[in-house]
Amino acid sequence: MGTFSPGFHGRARGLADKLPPGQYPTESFPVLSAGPTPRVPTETWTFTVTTENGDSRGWTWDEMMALPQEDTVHDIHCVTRWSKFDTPWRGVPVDAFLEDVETAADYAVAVSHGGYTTNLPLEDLLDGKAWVVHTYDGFPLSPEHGGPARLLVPHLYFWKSAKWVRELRLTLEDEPGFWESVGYHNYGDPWREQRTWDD
Ligand SMILES: Nc1nc2c(c(=O)[nH]1)N[C@H]1C(S)=C(S)[C@@H](COP(=O)(O)O)O[C@H]1N2
Ligand SMILES: [Mo]
Repeated sequence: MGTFSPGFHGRARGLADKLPPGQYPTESFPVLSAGPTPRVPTETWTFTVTTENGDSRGWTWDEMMALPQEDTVHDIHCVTRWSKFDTPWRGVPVDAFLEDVETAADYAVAVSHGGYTTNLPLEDLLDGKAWVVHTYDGFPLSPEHGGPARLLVPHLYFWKSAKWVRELRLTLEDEPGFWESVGYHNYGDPWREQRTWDD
């Protein structure tokens, strides 16, 4: 005990608290896209919530920007093992889009321009745990990182944060998305190292 100064001990514990098992921290912001980068103009951008009955509610860009906005800072964790600490975003909590939506769904599928999908329990999108973000570090989110707007679900591996998100489909049954269908873990908790089906 006596050989460690309180300052050293504090920093060491800080990293362990922030870095999930099997991850390494990076300063860069890698781009990981399964296909080409869609270019979605804000003039034609819409975001739609569709319920299990097929009812839907949609927002244009201006309507989305008129919703209450939040600045929010998070560590993000990619299943390819990089973690990036303290990433600063601005956007709309997913709660705002679901406020007036009547649903009995327990699950959601995020659907992106270009066809990417990812599934998650609806509750993982609620209570301030997920956002539709349009700004990164004070600048409009670049197309490579999912601009004009992407989902941000920082408590799960970053593949759950669908770039170029255009729809949330609420479902009664869990429906595996793009990566979840080919071997990635269905839930993807980085702290439990849920990388693949057998984790
Ligand atoms: N639409 C879409 N969203 C996506 C992906 C993708 O290929 N398409 N890749 C996912 C994966 S695996 C990761 S790690 C992050 C990468 O986001 P970044 O390119 O901004 O780092 O986006 C996720 N969201
Ligand atoms: Mo990823």
